[in-house]
Amino acid sequence: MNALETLSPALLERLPAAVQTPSYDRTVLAPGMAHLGVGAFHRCHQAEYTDDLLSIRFDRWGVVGINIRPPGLADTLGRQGGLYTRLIRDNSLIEARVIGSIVGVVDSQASAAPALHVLSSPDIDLVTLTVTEKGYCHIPSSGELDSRHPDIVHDLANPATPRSVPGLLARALELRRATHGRPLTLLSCDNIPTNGIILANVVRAFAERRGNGLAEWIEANAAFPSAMVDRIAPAVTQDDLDSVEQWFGYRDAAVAVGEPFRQWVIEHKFAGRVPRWDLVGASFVDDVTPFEHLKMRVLNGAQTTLATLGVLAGLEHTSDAIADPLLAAFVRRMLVEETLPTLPTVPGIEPLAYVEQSLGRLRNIAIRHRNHQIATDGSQKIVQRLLNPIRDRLSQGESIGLLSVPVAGWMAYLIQASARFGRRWPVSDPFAGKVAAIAEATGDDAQALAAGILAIDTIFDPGLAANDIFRRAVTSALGELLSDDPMAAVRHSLEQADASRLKRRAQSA
Ligand code: CS2
Repeated sequence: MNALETLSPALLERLPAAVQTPSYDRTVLAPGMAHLGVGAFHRCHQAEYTDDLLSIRFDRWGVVGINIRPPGLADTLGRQGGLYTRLIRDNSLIEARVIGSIVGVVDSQASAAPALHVLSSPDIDLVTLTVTEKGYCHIPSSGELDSRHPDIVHDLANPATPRSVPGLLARALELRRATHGRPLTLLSCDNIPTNGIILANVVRAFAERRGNGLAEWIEANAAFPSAMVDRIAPAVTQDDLDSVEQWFGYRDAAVAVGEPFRQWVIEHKFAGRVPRWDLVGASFVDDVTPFEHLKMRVLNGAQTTLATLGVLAGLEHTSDAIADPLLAAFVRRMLVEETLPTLPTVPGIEPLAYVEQSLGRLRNIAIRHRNHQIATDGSQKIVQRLLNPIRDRLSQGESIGLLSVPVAGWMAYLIQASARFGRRWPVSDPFAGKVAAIAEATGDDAQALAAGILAIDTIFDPGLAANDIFRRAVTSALGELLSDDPMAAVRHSLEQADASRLKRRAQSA
């Protein structure tokens, strides 16, 4: 092999033995599904499951990867014939494999036409999506389509040239109805609760506005299963690309890096052909809800907590944050004492063992997951990760002192990015501007800041925002998080949790 050749189908036979390659004949692999939002997560998760499936039961399940937002795919995956190296990293262990399931890529950033061409094709039986929480254009606190979202306003006025995911999918379904009428499964793989229902809601709400019977056709011919997806796969860095060159001697511009753990629980509800991912480790179930609550509240809740508090403590990655004894103790107690009691029984999973396993995953130092990456779009994540368990706790009359700290952490993270607070770090969150405006208008009074932010009813449902216990807990944590000793908020919440535990014990004695 020439030094520094780029990965391509022709190079497959000449890769070092340490790199696994597809065991099936890619030259006869035809497209059967599309994926919207090809990023590190898709390459480490659904595309890998599909690669596994193709190797044991070869069928027409090649994936066409579509991006309607940056980055472009043509210059990376496209140049490599869809091939890429998937590295699994666990502290010092490395496993490399070239994934072959992606058979084509489509860049549809400038116009929806290329994406519509694929999505409306009769060859495509299923579409998986990872378009991030905000891609659904829904209102996080209610799950309904945000009809004031600028892209939705645009798409309703220009349905043939959509910019949003709901507008694009509604148009694709309209084209399918008008041409071949074949059914379609639309499988959300984003971390939003009841993701299938949310996707169905936004597409249906959009289609209803279109009138013309489209909503009814969708009802009869499309399926929107919910799914719980899991694997930690951070944004890929130049270091990752350089590592593949150094270790294996070829270039790959589309490397993906993930942890060993992976899980995929899919609601058994398909329209048309079904890829048998259940043969390769995924589970098909009737109800995904217990699995998704467990995952979002425990693993994702821990990540968001470590991310925002980690940034406030000056720590770079999840693994740095969890190496801090105070944060590690805090996150474990938050999960065990406050989060776990909100969770239903999950078939086959022991809750405490799941917490320990999750914390163990977060300690993996080879996974360089930046706290700022996880804190991105926090407004779209805190409802399912923190606010829903808080609401459940309050309705049971139970304490929420620990879970409130990361909620205040999210606020402090955005407040400190505002000009008034010295723009401590760049942030990316659809509500960053709103929080900055509140900070500009309010200054550093924690009570007024918390009150202003809690009034954002698309994030905080009004019943929760009006709850006195919650307001007090968030306000007091926020004051400390914004001080020179932000970790005082973490220490004090633990002390208070101890004190109320002692009080409860004394009362029951
Ligand atoms: C992370 C998730 O960035 C984030 O919001 O919490 O991407 C997380 O790593 C995955 O959900 C793990 O399955």
